[in-house]
Amino acid sequence: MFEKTEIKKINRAVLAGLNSPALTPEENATEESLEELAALLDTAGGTCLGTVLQNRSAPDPRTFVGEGKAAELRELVRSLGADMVIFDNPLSPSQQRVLAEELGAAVMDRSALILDIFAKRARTSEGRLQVALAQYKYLLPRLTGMWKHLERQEGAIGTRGPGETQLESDRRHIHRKIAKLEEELRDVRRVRATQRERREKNEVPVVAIVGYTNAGKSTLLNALTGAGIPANDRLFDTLDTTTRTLEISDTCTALISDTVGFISKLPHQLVDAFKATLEELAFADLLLHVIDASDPNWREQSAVVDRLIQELGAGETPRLEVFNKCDKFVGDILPRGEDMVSVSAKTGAGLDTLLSAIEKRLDAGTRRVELSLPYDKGGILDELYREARVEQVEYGETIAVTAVCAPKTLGRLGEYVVER
Ligand SMILES: Nc1nc2c(ncn2[C@@H]2O[C@H](COP(=O)(O)OP(=O)(O)OP(=O)(O)O)[C@@H](O)[C@H]2O)c(=O)[nH]1
Ligand SMILES: [Mg+2]
Repeated sequence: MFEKTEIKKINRAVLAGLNSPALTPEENATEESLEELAALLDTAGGTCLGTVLQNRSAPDPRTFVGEGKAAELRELVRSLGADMVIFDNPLSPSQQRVLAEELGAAVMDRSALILDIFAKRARTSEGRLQVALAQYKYLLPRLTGMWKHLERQEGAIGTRGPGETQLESDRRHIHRKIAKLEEELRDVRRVRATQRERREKNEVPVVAIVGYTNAGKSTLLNALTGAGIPANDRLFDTLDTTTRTLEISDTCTALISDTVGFISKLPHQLVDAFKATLEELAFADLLLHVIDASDPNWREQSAVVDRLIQELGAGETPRLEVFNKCDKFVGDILPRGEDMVSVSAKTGAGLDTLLSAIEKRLDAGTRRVELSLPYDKGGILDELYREARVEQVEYGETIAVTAVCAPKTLGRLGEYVVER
């Protein structure tokens, strides 16, 4: 039986890419995206033996790269002793199959590599469920090729290939697994929805940190809250959401969460599968889009993040662009604007400005007020405890309360506010 864990071990690889005007920017390969692919390979624990980038007017329908390039790659694989070729561009299952034949090595694409990294990194049960679902969905249309590959490897005299029956039974097996995982993830979503409702009742605003992988999201959360979550110079260090309380000022507290980073050509199976986690973005009151300003490609990276934010239904959520790593930023002047802040999560520069920008957006209208409640309206005090920050309560002729209230609460309880 074919298990997802049997995805080829990533080891000595040659990287390949096709740059063509016929491909969309998301599908296209460039020098930069190949560099990023090498970083992904490193994260996955593999070694890059060489890189080949072909410029061509359009992909070859059969071999994706040109015939000549395929022959060149085959020779490179042989002379370097590589055991796989990883394409930066997304390959169709049939292209992947043909290329494996032509190159005489295992062939995978960037999506499969990212899936492999996620599978290695996922720690929580939710993360694991999501990755497993994405892997099975990726695997399903590729089963035929996998078996062909195994048949060839194990095709010594006397051993029999697994054949069509085996393939069919594997397909059914994987369909069942997918259905089961989807069911389990529905439960996860239900739990998250309940947590969200509770949070909304408490009126605690939620801030979500988003951004390209390695932009410094976790470092920023640590700097703001002392969360102490791991932050490392490698891609996809964080896969699981961490939420902490952020004390912005004495009148403003929020929940802030760090989550999985984005990358160009993120496999759509993964985006689908991580919906349960990423859904939180759509419910946040404010997004902090962390951008690594020291990366020469920050514009492209930030565009990828913007697109994914849209796709996840959070396009309308208020957003602050946080240009991070300004301590090592050299080059053009950064754009400036109402919704932009420059910081260094590492040195702490600019964090005060960031906090006041967050406060301004979260709490336009939140005020500290005194309320005078008649004794027969004591129930309101309970409401205030739930919805506002109650600072002082004195029982005299009436109940005198000092509390920090959001506009919504003030609107409802306005008649009890003592004007000073
Ligand atoms: N010089 C400098 N380095 C920083 C800054 N912020 C983060 N880094 C470094 O950038 C690397 C990535 O930081 P992380 O906080 O792990 O980035 P992330 O966005 O959480 O990355 P993933 O979880 O992998 O998506 C680490 O080596 C950090 O030390 C900064 O302001 N200045
Ligand atoms: Mg992180």
